[in-house]
Amino acid sequence: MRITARMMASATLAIAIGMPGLLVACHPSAPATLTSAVSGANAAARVYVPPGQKDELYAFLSGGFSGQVSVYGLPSGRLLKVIPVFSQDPQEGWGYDEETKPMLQTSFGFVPWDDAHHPELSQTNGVPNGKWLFINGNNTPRIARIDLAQFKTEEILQIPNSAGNHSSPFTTPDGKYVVAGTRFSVPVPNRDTTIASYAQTFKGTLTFVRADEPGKMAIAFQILVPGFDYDLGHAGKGVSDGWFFFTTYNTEQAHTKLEVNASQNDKDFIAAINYRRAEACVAAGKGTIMPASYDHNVLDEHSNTAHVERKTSVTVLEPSRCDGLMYFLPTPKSPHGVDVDPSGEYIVGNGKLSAVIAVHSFTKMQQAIASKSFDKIVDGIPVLKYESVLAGEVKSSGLGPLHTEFDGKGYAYTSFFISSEIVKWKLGTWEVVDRTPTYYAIGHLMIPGGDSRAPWGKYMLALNKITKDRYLPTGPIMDQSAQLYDISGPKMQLLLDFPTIGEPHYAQALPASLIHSVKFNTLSENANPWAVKTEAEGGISRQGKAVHVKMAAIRSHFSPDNIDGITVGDTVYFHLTNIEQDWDIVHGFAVLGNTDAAELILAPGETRTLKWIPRASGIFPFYCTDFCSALHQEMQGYVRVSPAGSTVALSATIGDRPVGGDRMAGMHPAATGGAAARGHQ
Ligand code: RUQ
Ligand code: CUA
Repeated sequence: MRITARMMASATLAIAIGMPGLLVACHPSAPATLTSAVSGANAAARVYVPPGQKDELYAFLSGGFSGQVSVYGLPSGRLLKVIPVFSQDPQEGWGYDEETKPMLQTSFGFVPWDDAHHPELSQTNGVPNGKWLFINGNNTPRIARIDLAQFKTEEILQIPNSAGNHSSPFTTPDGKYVVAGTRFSVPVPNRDTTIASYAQTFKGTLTFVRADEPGKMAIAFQILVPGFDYDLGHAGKGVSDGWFFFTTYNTEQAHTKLEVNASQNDKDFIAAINYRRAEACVAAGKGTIMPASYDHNVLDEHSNTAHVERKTSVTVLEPSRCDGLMYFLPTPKSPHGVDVDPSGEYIVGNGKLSAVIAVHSFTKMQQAIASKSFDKIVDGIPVLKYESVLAGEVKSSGLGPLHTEFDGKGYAYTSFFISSEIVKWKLGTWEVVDRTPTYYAIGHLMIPGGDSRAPWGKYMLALNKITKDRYLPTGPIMDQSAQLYDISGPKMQLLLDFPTIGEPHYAQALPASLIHSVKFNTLSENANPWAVKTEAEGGISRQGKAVHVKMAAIRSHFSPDNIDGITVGDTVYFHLTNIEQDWDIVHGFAVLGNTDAAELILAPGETRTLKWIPRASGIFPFYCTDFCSALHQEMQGYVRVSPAGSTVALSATIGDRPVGGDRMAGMHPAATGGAAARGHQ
């Protein structure tokens, strides 16, 4: 059975690395009988959370090309929520309503999608603290901060001089920085040049972003590095606190057919950065201020409205101007993940084309630096001798190591994509103590706290790239698959499979008890200029072709619910406020034939704005999209749209009762000069 899984995974990689001959080993329909050795009843009992009871842990899985984060309960594997981050999300109207659209603004314009890879919990003293979750946007370089009191994306910072923000957003143990290393090197600053000039012109950047104050993420400095691909990163901790490690591949500096041309060197590098040294050099004025154009978007918690600030410069530091800033550790072969054990002594390089896992010693690295045990100097950066930094090699016979996590009890767990398995090995002796198949082609794996100073270490999640035969078939595009293992004993035991949303690259998890409160909006704190605090404050006003409707939503009606006087050619802004006082009564809002937005979803106390450009005259119903009450189906209204040039007076009513009236003149500082009328026409 195992061999079949391995063959399938190998065939997949064969496609990836261009060995079509291997494809014959793969039959498209795999046997449906692959099972692990775990007894079903026993496993079921260990993941069963009885109805009405809660899970022990929150797990945050990246949505990969969905652009979002999904929140699961563990051990049940129940999906609790999808948090919209980088992609417009119709379920919450995220990126569709006027308040949240600016969150997806970049210097390239509005970018309503990204490829979100690596969730990272904020840490205090090297341990997740349950405050925030960071995640990278890979395609259009960005870092988002999600507030875990509300499970809401509150801040997105764009990263300039970067392309493919993959080695991101890993945190320092003190939470001061999260990093952003560029996967693709590009000309810095980016400009028109020949691609063939790659080796001379293209550069990488490793960006350190201040991330310890909400709403104030800011680039502290960027380190300008040789034109390689920078893949993943992790901070040092304990003994190696103050250092950061990034993997590189394509040290060949190829710019075409990388699958071959970037797989030539026997060893690539792990870049070791002394970021305290970088701070000192920047403070000593050794950085250069470079013009750059990038956006910082913050969602204000009181107005629930996002604002974009365009930034125009960045501090760039060159290693040649800052002694002792950076060293290269030779690491076989095109390393993907770089993972630092809980003590901080061991730096694990997962060489995806390598037969061994190379583990470097931080202590030996320090000695090698002191004794100048250098192999060569690349672009002014010393390359340390492999033997002088190596702690040991794990000879697991697995194929395609990608990522390693730790259980805090002296063991490491490495995922192997090609051989589709997890190998458990002992730190210090490097011996393999257990291995288990995964279904199929595992990428990342995650132990709660498994990249921190103090892993919780009871469960492990495999995040698999290929679903194959694990679930009822749903055509060639299937959701990816996660698998939960019990790692509390000497042997890993498979407990549960569950499908994921998008491709989960990395994940993070922590005990539910560490996420303290869920913060709620209150109407009294709502500072949105279009908010209404009572039904009577609703109304309508015109500013040229723009019509603003202020509307309250409360069980089970809208106030106003009849709108007259809109004409074709107008742009209508529905400013909805949910004026419920109960914390969990949500209303929605949608209007027939809206080509400009999705629905709105409104938490209590919140104001959101839907833009609508009616294209034809007629009667257009609107309704509440969230089943909020027994009379939810009655929560509806009408907009009358008249032909362009019509003289139907503007009015907003509920029943025969005008809403707003005299108050409309003072609706909003910007909304002056609007003609407001009462009553039906
Ligand atoms: S990375 S599979 Cu997923 Cu962004 Cu290692
Ligand atoms: Cu409000 Cu349904």
